[in-house]
Amino acid sequence: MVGGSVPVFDEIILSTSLMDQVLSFQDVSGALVCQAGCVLERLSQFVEERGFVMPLDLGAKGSCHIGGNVATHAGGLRFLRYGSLRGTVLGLEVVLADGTVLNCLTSLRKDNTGYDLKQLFIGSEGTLGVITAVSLLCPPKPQAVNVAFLGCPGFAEVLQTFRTCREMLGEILSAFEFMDAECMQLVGRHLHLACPVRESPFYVLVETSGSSAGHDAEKLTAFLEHTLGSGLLTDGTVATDERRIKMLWALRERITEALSRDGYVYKYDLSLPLERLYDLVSAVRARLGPGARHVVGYGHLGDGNLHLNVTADAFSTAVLDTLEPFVYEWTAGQRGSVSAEHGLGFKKKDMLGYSKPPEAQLLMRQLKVLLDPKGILNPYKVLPAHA
Ligand code: 2HG
Ligand code: ZN
Repeated sequence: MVGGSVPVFDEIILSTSLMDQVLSFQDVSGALVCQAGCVLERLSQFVEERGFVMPLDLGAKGSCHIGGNVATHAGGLRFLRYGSLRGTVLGLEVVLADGTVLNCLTSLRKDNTGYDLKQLFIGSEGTLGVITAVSLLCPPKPQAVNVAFLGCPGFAEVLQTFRTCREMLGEILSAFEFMDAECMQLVGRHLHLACPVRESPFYVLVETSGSSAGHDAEKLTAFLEHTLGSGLLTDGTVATDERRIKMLWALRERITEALSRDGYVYKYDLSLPLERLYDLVSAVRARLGPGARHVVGYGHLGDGNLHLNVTADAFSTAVLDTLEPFVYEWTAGQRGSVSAEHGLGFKKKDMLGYSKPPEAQLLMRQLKVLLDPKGILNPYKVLPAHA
C-alpha cells in the first residue's frame, strides 16, 4: 500500500518465512505465542480449532506474516470489535540494530512496570527493530456469526444506519463496512461478483458475532425491520451460513483487487470525522472530472477510516497534482490522519507533517537515532527525508 516493505535502493532483505512455529497457546486465557513468520490464516486455523479467533483479519490473510502485521500495525476487518494490535499484542521479541535480543515476550494481561517498550515496535515498520516473535491475546470464537448486506440511499443514511446499529445491536456488532456504488460496479465488472441487493448509491456490510444464535437473530431482525421501515435502507439480505457469509465479505474484501484491474490506482487511507468522511470523495470527484476513470470511497466506517482510491488509464503528474496536496490538506483541515492503517512506508513518509506536529516528528527522529544510529533498519522509510 505504501511500499513499506519494498526495497528501493541498496537494502538487504530479511525473510522470516522459515520462522513459522507456534511456540505456545494457553487455552484458558487465549494467549498465543508464535514466531514472526507465521501466516495469519494459518494462525487463525490453529486458534479456531481450539475455540478462539485471531483478533485481526484482513484480505491478505493467506500470505501476510504476523510479524509484518505487528510491525505495520495492521488494522483490518475486526478492529471495530477487538480494537488495535496496540491492545491485543501482549509481548514481543525484537532484535535490535546492534544484535541485542530484546525479550519482552510476556503473556501477561497486566504489566505496568514503566515504559511499554513493545509499543515502540508496533507500527514502526521495521525501522526500530526486527520483530522475531509475538505474543497476543485471542478472543473466544463467537458461536453465532451473521452478516447483513444492505443498500442505502445516501451517505447520511449510512451514518444513521451505523448509529442505529450501535444502539440496537450493541455488544454483538463486530464489523461495519461501507462501499459506494462505483466500488460495486468495479467488483462486478472485474471480478464478476454479483450485487446481492437492489442497486443503491451506497452499501453497508454489518457483521454480528455473539454467543447465542437465537438472541442475535432476534436483534438483527428487529434492527432490519426498523431500518427498512424508516427509509434508511433500500434493500437488505442476511447470511448465516459460512459460504454465503464469505460471499458477502468478498464484495468488500476484494475491492482493492478490482481496482488494481481497472488501471493505475492512486491510493489514500484516511481517518476523518464520520460526518465529513464522504465529502472528500465528492470533492475529489468534482476536482478531477473526466481526468479519472473512477473515484471511489469505501472502508471501515465503524473506525472512521476511509479508503479513497482513484483509477486512471495510466499514471500522470497532472492527476497527481490535482490530488496532492489537496487530499492531505483537506484531511489535515479536519484534523484527520493521512494514514489511518497502512502506515507511511516509502510513499507517504513526506506526508508525516500533515498529521504530526514538528515536536512529535523530532522525537520520532531522536528515537530512530537512539535505536538505530547507523540507519540500517528499513532505511528510507517512515521518517521524512528532511526531518
Ligand atoms: C482494505 O480495507 C485494505 O480493503 C485496502 O485496507 C485498502 O486498497 C485499499 O485502499
Ligand atoms: Zn482497510
